[in-house]
Amino acid sequence: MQPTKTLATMALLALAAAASAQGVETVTPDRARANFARPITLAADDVRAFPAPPTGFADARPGVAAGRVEEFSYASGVTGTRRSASVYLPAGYSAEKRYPVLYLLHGIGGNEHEWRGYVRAPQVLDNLIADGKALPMIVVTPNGRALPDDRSPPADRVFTAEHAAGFAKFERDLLDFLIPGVEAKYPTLGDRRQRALAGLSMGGGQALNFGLAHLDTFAWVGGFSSAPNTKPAAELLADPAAARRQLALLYLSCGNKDGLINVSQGVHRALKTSDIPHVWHVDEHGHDRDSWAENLFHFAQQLFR
Ligand code: FER
Repeated sequence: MQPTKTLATMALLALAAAASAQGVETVTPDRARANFARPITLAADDVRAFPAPPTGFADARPGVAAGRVEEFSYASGVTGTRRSASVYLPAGYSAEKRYPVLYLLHGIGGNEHEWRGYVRAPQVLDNLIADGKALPMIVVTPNGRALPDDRSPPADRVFTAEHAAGFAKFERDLLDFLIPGVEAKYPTLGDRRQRALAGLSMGGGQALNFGLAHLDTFAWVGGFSSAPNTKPAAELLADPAAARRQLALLYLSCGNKDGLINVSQGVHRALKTSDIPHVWHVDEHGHDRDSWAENLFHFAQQLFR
């Protein structure tokens, strides 16, 4: 074997060992494809918690004041680079006011623009805030791939172990660099009850893994169509009493046509067994933006009350 190959093989084995030590499965392209194609078995309680949103809920509505989206840049000691996040400031934003913050995480192929471009999160939030159904909030959509090169990789490199590892490394980037940076620049309320963490797919797994491990930082946690990077329930819920005491909201959702639904079903069933209050919302979508836009609509209305 060439030395470089040996090193690369050793690095992969080390990653695989680290992943299985955490109980999180090692991702390979074949495994990921198989995961998306898993047979779906629905239980009696795998149903909607909320009715479908009204038509046009994710479209710009005439007469509704739009928030503004700007770029936020911060130095990360995790990647050793400057990193970018996208920040939504609600209509009527003023530095004289103080706001709660929702950190919203993207999927495995996405970046800090996915929630805005693909899901149309700003329109969902503008409409809810204008209708008085959600409180004005700052929404930060970071790049959750904490690697020196954090661009979305080409399709054939999306499901590699190295790439997936960047999503796990984002935990310290978020807690030690992004949140302090956001709180230094924007007028945030800066308390765990005023901080939420949610995400879609790979970002849903991150939100559950990081949120439930840091209840002193986040009181509101949401996983939408969470991916197999989600830790096993026994690890996620290591301290059920703390979860019961500290969570203001734990929100889980998935589409009933999504081959990854068994991940969320597993978390939901463990939460039920451990008697941890949570929302379990199963809609009729697949692994797609319709589910994520709808779940942002339902989730945002409950935050910071
Ligand atoms: C996997 C299948 C899907 C996986 C991650 C995903 C970590 C993520 C999908 C997405 O973010 O859309 O096996 O393993």
